[in-house]
Amino acid sequence: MIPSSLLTALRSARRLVVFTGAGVSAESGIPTFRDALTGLWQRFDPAALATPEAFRRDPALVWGWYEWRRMKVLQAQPNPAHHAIAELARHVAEFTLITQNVDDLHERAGSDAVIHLHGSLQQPCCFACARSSTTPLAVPNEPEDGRRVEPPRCTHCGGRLRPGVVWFGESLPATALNAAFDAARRCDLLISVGTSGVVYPAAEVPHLAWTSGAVVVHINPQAAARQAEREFVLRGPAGEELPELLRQAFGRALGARG
Ligand code: BV8
Ligand code: ZN
Repeated sequence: MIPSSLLTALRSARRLVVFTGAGVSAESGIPTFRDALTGLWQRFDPAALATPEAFRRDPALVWGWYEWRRMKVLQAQPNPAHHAIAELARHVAEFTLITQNVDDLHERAGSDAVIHLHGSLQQPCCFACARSSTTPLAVPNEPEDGRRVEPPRCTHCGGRLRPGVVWFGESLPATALNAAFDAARRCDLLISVGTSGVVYPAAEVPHLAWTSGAVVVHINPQAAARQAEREFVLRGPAGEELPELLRQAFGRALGARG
């Protein structure tokens, strides 16, 4: 049962932030970071692959992993959590969506102006000259052994293309990070969906909202340790918890019109 104090806070919120991690895309079939990677990738540690060093050492292995992930995103559909987040934006004066994810499922569910703290799978750039690649990426077929694919070359300098994501040890895009921190400081309520909260500085966002006086809600099947005042935990999958929160707060079944 969702506490009535949370429903009241959501109904009266003027500035709402939603902050998402890999868990929001889990019900779309996209593996999270901390789930054991499926299939051929089981024997790799994502944190070891998501680094410039790994790309330098074996560009085809890292590019192959990202092509496998890009293909999974192409085959996936937004789930009810993504749609509920897009619908939530229609109920508040000021709405900001911040994601740690590199998929485009929020955009495909109708959210716009999404702040991507860790970049995007859809925008590769050159590892040598950093120019964004304008050549559209082909639809990846299942790389034969699912592991190694030679990255395409930059049309400007001939260097290898890399995924347009922020790797461990790389700085986050300053504009995105500042916009996220600013929204967190100013909001009345922040909903954190599907994140383990272990990766910094992104993991600062919910804490910044709480210390600035906002109500903070965590949506996750795993229990969140904290339970301070002004903090709520809705324990369950985002695809169920978010539509239910929307229904109880605004009396609208997902996608209801009028
Ligand atoms: C940086 C893109 C400056 C690539 C990713 C302190 C301050 C600053 C930096 C650090 C610091 N301490 C350590 C660091 C270094 C590092 C870091 O944080 N390491 C961690 C591991 C300790 N940070 C960095 O390197 C960052 N850079 O700080 O620059 C700098 C510069 C030079 C030297 C030093 C510092 C860059 C970090 C960005 C890395 N890139 N992604 C890619 O996608 O491949 S991070 C990657 O993991 C994801 O993007 C995501 O953001 C992150 C965390 O994953 P989550 O989204 O939380 O997913 P996870 O699997 O962990 O959890 C899923 C959750 O969902 C679970 O809780 C699960 O229960 C839940 N769930 C499951 N199913 C559902 C569900 N929830 C709801 N519904 C469901 N159905
Ligand atoms: Zn280049």
